[in-house]
Amino acid sequence: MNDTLKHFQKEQSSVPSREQTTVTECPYCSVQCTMNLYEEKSINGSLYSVLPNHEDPVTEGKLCVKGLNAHVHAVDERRLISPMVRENGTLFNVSWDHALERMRFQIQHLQHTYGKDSIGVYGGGSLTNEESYLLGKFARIALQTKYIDYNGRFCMSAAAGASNLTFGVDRGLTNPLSDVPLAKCIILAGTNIAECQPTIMHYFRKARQEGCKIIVIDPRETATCAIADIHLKVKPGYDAALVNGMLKVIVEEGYVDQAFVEQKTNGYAELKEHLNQVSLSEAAALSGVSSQLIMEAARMYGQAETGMVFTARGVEQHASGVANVRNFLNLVLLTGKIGRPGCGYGAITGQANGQGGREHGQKADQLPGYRLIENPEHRAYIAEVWGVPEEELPRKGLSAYEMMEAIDRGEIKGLIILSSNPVVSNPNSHLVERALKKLEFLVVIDLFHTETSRLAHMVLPGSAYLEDEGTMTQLEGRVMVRRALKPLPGKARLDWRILCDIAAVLGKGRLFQYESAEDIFNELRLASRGGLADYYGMTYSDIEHLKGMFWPCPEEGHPGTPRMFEERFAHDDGRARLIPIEHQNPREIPTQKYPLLLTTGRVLQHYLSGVQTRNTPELNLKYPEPLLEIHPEAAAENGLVNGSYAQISSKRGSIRIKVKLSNKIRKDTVFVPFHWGDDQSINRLTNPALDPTCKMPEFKVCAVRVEPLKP
Ligand SMILES: Nc1nc2c(c(=O)[nH]1)N[C@H]1C(S)=C(S)[C@@H](COP(=O)(O)OP(=O)(O)OC[C@H]3O[C@@H](n4cnc5c(=O)[nH]c(N)nc54)[C@H](O)[C@@H]3O)O[C@H]1N2
Ligand SMILES: Nc1nc2c(c(=O)[nH]1)N[C@H]1C(S)=C(S)[C@@H](COP(=O)(O)OP(=O)(O)OC[C@H]3O[C@@H](n4cnc5c(=O)[nH]c(N)nc54)[C@H](O)[C@@H]3O)O[C@H]1N2
Ligand code: SF4
Ligand SMILES: [Mo]
Repeated sequence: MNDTLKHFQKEQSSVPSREQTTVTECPYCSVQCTMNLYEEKSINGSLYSVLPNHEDPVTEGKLCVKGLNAHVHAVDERRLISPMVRENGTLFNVSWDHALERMRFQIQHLQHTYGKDSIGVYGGGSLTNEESYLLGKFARIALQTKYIDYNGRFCMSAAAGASNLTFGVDRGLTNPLSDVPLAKCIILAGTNIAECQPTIMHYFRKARQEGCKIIVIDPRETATCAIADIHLKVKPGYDAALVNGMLKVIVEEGYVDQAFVEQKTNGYAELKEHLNQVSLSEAAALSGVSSQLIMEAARMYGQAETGMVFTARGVEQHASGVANVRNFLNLVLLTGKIGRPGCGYGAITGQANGQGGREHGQKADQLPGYRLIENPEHRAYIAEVWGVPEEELPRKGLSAYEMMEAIDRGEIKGLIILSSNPVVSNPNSHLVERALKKLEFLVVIDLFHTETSRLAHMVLPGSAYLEDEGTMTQLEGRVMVRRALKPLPGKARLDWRILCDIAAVLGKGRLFQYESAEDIFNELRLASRGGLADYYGMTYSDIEHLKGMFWPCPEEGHPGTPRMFEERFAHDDGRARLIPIEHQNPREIPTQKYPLLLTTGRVLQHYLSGVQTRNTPELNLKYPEPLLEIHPEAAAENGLVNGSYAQISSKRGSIRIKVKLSNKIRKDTVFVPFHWGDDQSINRLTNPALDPTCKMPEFKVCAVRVEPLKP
């Protein structure tokens, strides 16, 4: 290239044309911040940047560091751009026709040999509502298998189980976020909003300015504690004991809203009887929080005129997760703090579509609109919408981790994974890796190669958020339309299109005829009609016009339901259920060999199994490897110094990890984030004990040992 031309190119790229595209939504957490994507075109290619959207209905035009860099992975050159099939151990690029023909052959071969249920489907909470819905339909009527579940099992299931039992329906937040500043006392239990949903922090700051008191319950002093009036540094796994102490104070000191309890709840007598047996000093001893602080917190919440309780995975990811959440709901109900402005409960949902992903049928026991696959009326209704005989719909299958165990036992022979990386995100991941290796046919549909796709027989290039149109339901229960901004890279296909293509080669194409995501949405509306999560009244144009609509929305023209339970709860009698909760110890408690408690979770810069954020240099450089957070005294007792490497082990496995001293964590507890794979994956250690009702694993507590790394 001659010098003049080089100079010209430089000039061109330094004077970019900056065209604003339309608005998109962040692909990461449940806030679903909207943003403007800009493309700077030059002859050297395109450069992208984003700016917050000041018209956003929720965030006051803010984005966190993940959102600001979200586009980076989506336009990365390492994206999967061709279908691939493994031959003699190596993945080769093939055409879609070839891949789909292989798919047909393998599925038919397995189902012919071992039966329909020999294939499983595993979905994710990043999928749009349309795709989550379609995945459930695909499993039930294209594959006719009972085995389908998804990663939300690890995320929302305990809160969902508790809300269903207590209120009769489950929507993450019962109130819009605009209610938060109206609350006079807020409890944040096992939720680290400052790092996990940073752009909603302004609601809580505003509440504080208005005189609200904030109680944070977490074994660590997290960034969220910056807004706390009281921090209850609970021992991991002991929330229910702590809340029993608070409930006792509330009853004994007379903060019960008698009229509300009488008119709107059942079960008070039993709860009161149970609380008579609870001793405050025992609650303190179990939870590691002083009686004094428990009393102060109970008074603060009990005396407040209005108040809200929020929980997230810290309380929920336990083998007693449903019970833990139900005890927090006891607090809400006893004090009558729900169903009016500034009063409600919220399970802060996690993934981009953590809410919608759990409503429309990718759960083992579920049909669209929160219908149940074992309910004869629900089956008949959905069979009619889908145009198949009711008897052909399979029955309920197994939860996510139980599917892995069934694979390990040889009961499932093929698995199609759409938008999840289970080798990193399942508990006890040694078992998961071993199980997936036993499969005769593993298909992974993803954006990148992952720890899971390494084991796959077929890898298909799916669609990222910039390419894929559809609706997402964010943490408030607000449904939003996300428009596609970019064409797909290479031979990548839309996720929903891939499902339709597979259905077509299996001879079920006529049941999967859609031209657009909106077509699928219109079918979903009908399928959800009359269900608890009723989307029937929403249309793309209304949703866009109104900047999102809250379900339930049963008829066209209906405004949606921002605040739930203003009149009645969703049980047939309209009443909510109080219930006595006996404290249960975590399934593993410290022993001489494993004397510390391990809890796991997130850091600001990374997202879940880390595939997207580890592939984003701007984020990865800021937090390049997992760190073991440990109290200086515990570190000294175990011979560890800051910055050194330690070995951390549980009964199930061990990894090598860098030490970070922190006096913000309890002395009996260590914390490790789970965003990394292979020998940096803390899920090699975590306990797969499952909650009996919702099958949530005990990610948040197991017994471990730490020691200096042997050279
Ligand atoms: N930066 C970032 N943001 C995210 C995600 C991400 O990966 N990275 N993921 C998204 C998803 S899918 C989800 S589900 C949410 C999760 O959001 P959160 O649930 O807020 O996140 P975690 O870090 O898993 O856990 C929250 C807190 O629980 C505490 N904790 C641990 N054990 C206990 C316990 O026994 N009791 C109590 N009370 N607290 C305990 C931990 O110390 C931690 O601070 O975040 C979403 N947002
Ligand atoms: N120890 C421990 N383990 C945990 C947790 C914990 O707190 N502690 N939390 C649990 C929770 S709450 C969750 S939600 C799970 C999540 O765990 P995973 O399901 O493994 O989560 P992701 O990392 O989101 O996996 C998404 C995969 O799909 C790809 N992907 C993203 N978007 C799309 C898309 O639109 N289309 C397609 N085709 N692919 C896409 C990404 O590249 C990535 O490989 O982890 C759970 N595991
Ligand atoms: S808060 Fe959540 S949705 Fe908003 S920019 Fe950050 S990761 Fe994305
Ligand atoms: Mo999650």
